[in-house]
Amino acid sequence: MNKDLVIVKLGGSAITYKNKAFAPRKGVIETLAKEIKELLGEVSLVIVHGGGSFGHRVANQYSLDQGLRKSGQLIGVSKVRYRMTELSQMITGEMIKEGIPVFPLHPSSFVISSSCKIRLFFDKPVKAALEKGLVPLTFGDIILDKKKGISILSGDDLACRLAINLKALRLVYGTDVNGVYVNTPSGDKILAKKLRVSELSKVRFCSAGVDVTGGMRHKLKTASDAVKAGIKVLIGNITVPGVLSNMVLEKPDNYTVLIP
Ligand code: IP8
Repeated sequence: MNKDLVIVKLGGSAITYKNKAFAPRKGVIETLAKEIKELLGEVSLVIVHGGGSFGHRVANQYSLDQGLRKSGQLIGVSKVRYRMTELSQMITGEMIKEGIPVFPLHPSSFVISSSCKIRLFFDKPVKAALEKGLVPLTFGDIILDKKKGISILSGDDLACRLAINLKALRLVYGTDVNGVYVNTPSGDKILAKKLRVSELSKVRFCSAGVDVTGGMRHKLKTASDAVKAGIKVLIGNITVPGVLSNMVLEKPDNYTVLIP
């Protein structure tokens, strides 16, 4: 019997120190690799990771979120690709250490956008890798854009699109916060265990560091598309050991579930 498919996004704020240049949170990555190894006994996984202090810092330095406007930005495109590949290599290495048959795939080679919206999405390698028992690992990336020259593809958008195309059971967004906080009528801030996508206007957002793809606000907007497609979306703090596993298997813990 085929195992259920879960798409997991390892947020850049969880796997890197967002305010420190090119600094991976090695301990967190190691623990996540161990959890992922265990989880593969129960579910199939596609892993997507964010840019954190690798991709966002360089993209911001060269204003790449605005598209290609001057030739001086071209070297920045190469540097973003280099840094994202570097981060992905590091994560790949940790997964191999755990014996995970990881299969890295670079979105710059299988996604093209137009005005920052995904236009061409060649997901066949992801599907073929999964069928063979490999664990696709991909990430937010800089990609070619028909109108703007280049665009930044966020790992959130990529994970959502994969969840919809591959008909995943769940989409898990791992961050460095416990989930989505909302204000109560008395003004207190509480963790929403369940949040209707129709209630998103009440949400309080918190983010640290440079994020050219929009942080929590963007995540929730993107996640709504997956929820509308019938996919359960969970958001929680994967820097806390065990939370990733509990979200993937939908076991009780501190996290937010998005519902229609
Ligand atoms: O951290 C953006 O991915 P995200 C990746 O998932 C780059 O938004 C290249 C900045």
